[in-house]
Amino acid sequence: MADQDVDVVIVGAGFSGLYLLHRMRELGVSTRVLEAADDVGGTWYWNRYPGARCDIPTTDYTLSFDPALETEWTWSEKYATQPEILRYAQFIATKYGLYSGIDFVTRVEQATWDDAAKRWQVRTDRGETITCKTYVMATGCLSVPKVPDIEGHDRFRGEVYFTSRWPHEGVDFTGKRVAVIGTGSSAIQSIPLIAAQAAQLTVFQRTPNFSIPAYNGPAHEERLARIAEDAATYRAEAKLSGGGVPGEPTTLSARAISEDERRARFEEMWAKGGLDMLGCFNDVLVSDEANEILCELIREKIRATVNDPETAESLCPKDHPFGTKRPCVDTNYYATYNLPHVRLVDLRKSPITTITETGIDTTAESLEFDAVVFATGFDAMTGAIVGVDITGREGRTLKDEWAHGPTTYLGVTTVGFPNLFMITGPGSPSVLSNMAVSIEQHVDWVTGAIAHLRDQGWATMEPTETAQQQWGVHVNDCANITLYPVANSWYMGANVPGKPRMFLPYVGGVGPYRLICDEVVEKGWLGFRISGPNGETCNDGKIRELMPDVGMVLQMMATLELPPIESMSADHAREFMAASSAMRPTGPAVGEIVDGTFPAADGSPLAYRLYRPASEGPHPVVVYFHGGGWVLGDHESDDPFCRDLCVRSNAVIISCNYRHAPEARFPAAVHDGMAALGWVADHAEELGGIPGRLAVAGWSAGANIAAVAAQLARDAGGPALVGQLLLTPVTDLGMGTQSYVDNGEGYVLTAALMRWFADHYIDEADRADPLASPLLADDLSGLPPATIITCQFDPLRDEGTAYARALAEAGNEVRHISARGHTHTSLTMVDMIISGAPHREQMGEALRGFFDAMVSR
Ligand code: N01
Repeated sequence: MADQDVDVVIVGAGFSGLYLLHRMRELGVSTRVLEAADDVGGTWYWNRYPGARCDIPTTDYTLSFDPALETEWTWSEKYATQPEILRYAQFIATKYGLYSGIDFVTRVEQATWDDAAKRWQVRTDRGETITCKTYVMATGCLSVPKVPDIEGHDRFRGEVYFTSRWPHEGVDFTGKRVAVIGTGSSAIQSIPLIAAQAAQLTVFQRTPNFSIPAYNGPAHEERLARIAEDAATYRAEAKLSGGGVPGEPTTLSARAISEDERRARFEEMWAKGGLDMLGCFNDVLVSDEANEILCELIREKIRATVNDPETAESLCPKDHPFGTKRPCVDTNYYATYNLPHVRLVDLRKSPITTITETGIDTTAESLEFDAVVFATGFDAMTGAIVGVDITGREGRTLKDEWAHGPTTYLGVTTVGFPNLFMITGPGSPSVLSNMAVSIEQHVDWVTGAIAHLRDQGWATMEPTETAQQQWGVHVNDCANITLYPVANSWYMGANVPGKPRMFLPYVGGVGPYRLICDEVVEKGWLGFRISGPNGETCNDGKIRELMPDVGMVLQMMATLELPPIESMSADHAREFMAASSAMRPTGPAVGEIVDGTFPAADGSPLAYRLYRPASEGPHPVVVYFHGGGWVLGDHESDDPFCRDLCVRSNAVIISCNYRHAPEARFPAAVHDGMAALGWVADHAEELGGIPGRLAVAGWSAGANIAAVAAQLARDAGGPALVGQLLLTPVTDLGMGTQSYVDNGEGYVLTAALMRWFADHYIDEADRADPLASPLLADDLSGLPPATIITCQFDPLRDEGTAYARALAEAGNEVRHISARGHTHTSLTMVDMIISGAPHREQMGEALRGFFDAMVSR
């Protein structure tokens, strides 16, 4: 029997719980907030260690739901201290009368879904049971301290402190010998202040961290002025930004600019201080090379600050890219090691063997202390959620469901747990963002969901497996185009022994994430099963199936409002394509590039461009045909892709031109394709190739020419080909497949553009000719081994798939690679679409495989 029944129970009275309570009251639903502490503030209640501060400028670490807050509260510093932020939480709670809705010193122990009653039963450590329709975990991302995984951690008999559970009355270290274990944000903020008091301070460091100076001081004047002038616009900008703080991302690539320019940019950012360093260059978080450039510039600063070279070297992070573990923001951290009573123990050189009653033993020495401070971090993002014994539908426990890592839809809900919401849960931007902005967004969204259920008379809401599964895929796709997954960070769950290793937050950005959440609502709560006494509704589906970088490029192109190619003349379209190509990244360096000519089928000269690997030749040879719908492009137009293919395959790539339509219509191009094959085969040796080791490749219309040429070569008895690599080939000009319907618009190659290409190239009556539609050839047997790549969002997807199937059925060796989340053009966008790189590696591997197989035959 419940002690109380309410509409909503919220666990936690940090900023999330406070703002949610406010919104619930506005909605007029009965709500109780249950909080373990004896006051509001959440993380800012518990983390009272010396030096605890915000490291997002506090002007931005601010709730924005009420314009009155902009004037009624003023921050005293750029990065406010913990006491000031706690006062801010108390100010919010007081201003909106929230204290009366919170039960303090009340810990939730258990929450169980009662499917018959359609209610949660929530049990507290006070022995009370509350039933509610909606149960919200507003428990924060970094609220459960990790139990130190150090032998003897509970043996020390002197003073023991955890940064995350600091005594309210403070600690006086005067005259004491103090040990600090850990060098994360909490340690790096507290070490200079502990050093200022202690007689001796020894820091035990397992992994050095990057720290950027805070240059704390008065709040940023320019930001204050912008907020004073137009707070609404400023806050709106934050909501659509990448990290929840307004600002234009840089366009400077560390790899593309000169050494002097890099240094100048770095010095400018160092002088600014703080986490803006993450945006020093636009490729810091996606390119090893760019990241290492920045790492070395930061290491130079560490070496220049710390007097003792050995200590300086120990403090230089070398085991993870900058930003992949949360960078720290400090005041005098590195300089503290120059004080005579401060010492760094590098645990990589001499690990801790045990903590004793009186101190700490390492493999090198025994040290005695009066106090030990554990700054050893948190069971982040999931610890607080699975810390409550939560049981959903059919007796499923959240702990079991998440045994292999958390699964959520949007980081806010999870399958099997109706009406359970998580504020800034795993799979949402959360810890990679300004938490104030992310908290408000989640609270507003959850409020919308609760209002929807109430207003429409629904009882429950729960995500579908399909939606949740795809969200997990998308979260991983986003992480995988960055360097984040390479680090052993708490973002990956790697700091807690036994915790499943997966990237926990959503790295796609605060703005894009907000738009996704809004779109889910606009699409009728896409991916949610909503039910009530009168039935059920479910618009099941997936959100964001495009690879994130592909989506970004498409979005960028959409904002340019470019005219459709099919609205242009062929000449105009060619100029337009050439101008676009001039702006793309150049692709990797190859050993050598040689331009030349060969005779077309009609004897006229056609250009080729040869890409030679840097390794010693001779090499196998690939004749390559460019894309462009038989109308656009030339031997140079796929330059970055050809370079990439050359490097990955270690083969000579010869991009051979062919005559284009409408000037030379079908079948000129395919005859030129055959002419190119014959000429290269005859001249292999002088081109630096190995005679007889010849493959053909192409993209789109070029892949159509390659496929046809392979058939013609078979019929002509030569040249012998060891393989064919067909990237998104045209194989059937019937243009009637389902993929034309699914992907006919919006993915660069549209159905209308394909029709424009076809109309320029070939008469309707000829389109079923196997020289135009190789899929329709009567005999598909006896062809060279094929690797065919199709893309999910390509009108040509189905005909590529059909060709792979038909070749296999005809007894040929075929590998079909289906590129999830990609478009017709995205795999060729070298150094622009990072998610295409693994597929390009597969293409390189396929070419190598053709040649290796030939050698072993
Ligand atoms: O925790 P951490 P934190 N033996 O996990 C070490 C936020 N925050 O409390 O890296 C020896 O970063 C561990 O070493 P290693 C912020 O998001 C914000 O400092 O695992 N050492 C590491 O050095 C931050 O990222 C602010 O090898 C051991 C340290 O302990 C997050 O909270 C301020 C060990 C733990 O660092 C967590 O920061 C503070 C062992 N067995 C925190 N186990 C703001 O400014 C762990 N360590 C807003």
